[in-house]
Amino acid sequence: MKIERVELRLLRLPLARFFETSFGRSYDRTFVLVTVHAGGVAGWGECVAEHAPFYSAETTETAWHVLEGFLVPLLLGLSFGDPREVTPALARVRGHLMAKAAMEMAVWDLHARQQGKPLWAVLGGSGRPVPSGVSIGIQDSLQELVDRVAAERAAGYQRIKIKIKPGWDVDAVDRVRAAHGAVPLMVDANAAYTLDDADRLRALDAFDLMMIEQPLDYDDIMDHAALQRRIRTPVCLDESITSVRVAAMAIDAGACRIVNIKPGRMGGYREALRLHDLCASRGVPVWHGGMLESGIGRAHNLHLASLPNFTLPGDIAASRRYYTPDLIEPPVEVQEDGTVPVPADGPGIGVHIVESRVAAATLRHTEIRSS
Ligand code: NPG
Repeated sequence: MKIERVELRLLRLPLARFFETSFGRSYDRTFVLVTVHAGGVAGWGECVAEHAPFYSAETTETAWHVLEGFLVPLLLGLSFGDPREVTPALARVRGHLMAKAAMEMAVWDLHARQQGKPLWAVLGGSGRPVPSGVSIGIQDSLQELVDRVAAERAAGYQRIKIKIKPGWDVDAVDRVRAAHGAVPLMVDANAAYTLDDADRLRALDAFDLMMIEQPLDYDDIMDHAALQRRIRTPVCLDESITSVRVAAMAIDAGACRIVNIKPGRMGGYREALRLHDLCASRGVPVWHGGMLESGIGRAHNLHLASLPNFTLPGDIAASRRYYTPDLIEPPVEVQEDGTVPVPADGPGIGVHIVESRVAAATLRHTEIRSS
């Protein structure tokens, strides 16, 4: 395959409702869309980098800069037979895993479309419906939190994740447990604590949580191992897991018992598939994370999440929680049993992209052709 041209778009979409993590509150999402073209077929990828460098060092503007100046020119010069060849060809560029992932995942979509197959089939998934959980941000009051949990349970989601930070943790979990009994519940700290907070985090052991996600710093494997020795609740790592090598180290060190997989965080599908297989071989369950993606990125996530070791409900919820309307039709919906079907409207990611909505949300557009 030889890619003939690549389009980059910078989009901004208002969120249906604000989303607050330990990093702060967002009212909209700005992101880069990558479209790769070959032989009259287009593949789409969505970059998970955000406007601000809080979740990771990358931003929309660093992604744009690195894609336009370095990654796209490397891809346009390449002839390859399999999308797995893309990542090694980009290895000269250090880091910038979110920018790399957006382009690599677009190539996988293109490859699947060229084969006339759904993306899950070329990734080795099953296309089965994906068990879905929901991620509830920090609210203005504990009562609002309890009410939002009620609304999301009524929608069918199989587990509830609530965001925590110092000052919004033990009380929040206590209130949710008191109001909602044994609902499958987990918390996500987005790296808001240090090992000095171990006693406070150990207090969460009383609530029978499925896991605590990324309690400590994004690059601190050893402190997570020390914490896991002191608490009963399983630690799940997200921000820390940027490669299979780091994941193997974290598992060996006892820093996590569960792994959150986001291909957008680790350079794309090639590395995400290897991570899936590593975790399966070590008996470590995984689930698919989310980054407030539009329907394009959300569809990608659903295809990957149909692989067999994604045994825990992921953060892949219905479009209406994020964007109304979404960039795709029909939108992603959760079913009564709390699963989300893998989109199957055609090959590749299997969704209809509403180009007029993409155009309306586009702040900047460029096209780069092979010379
Ligand atoms: O449902 O897409 C979703 C959001 C899930 O909580 C979620 N994502 O830490 O994983 C995270 C968090 C996040 C969202 C982080 C956006 C950074 C940006």
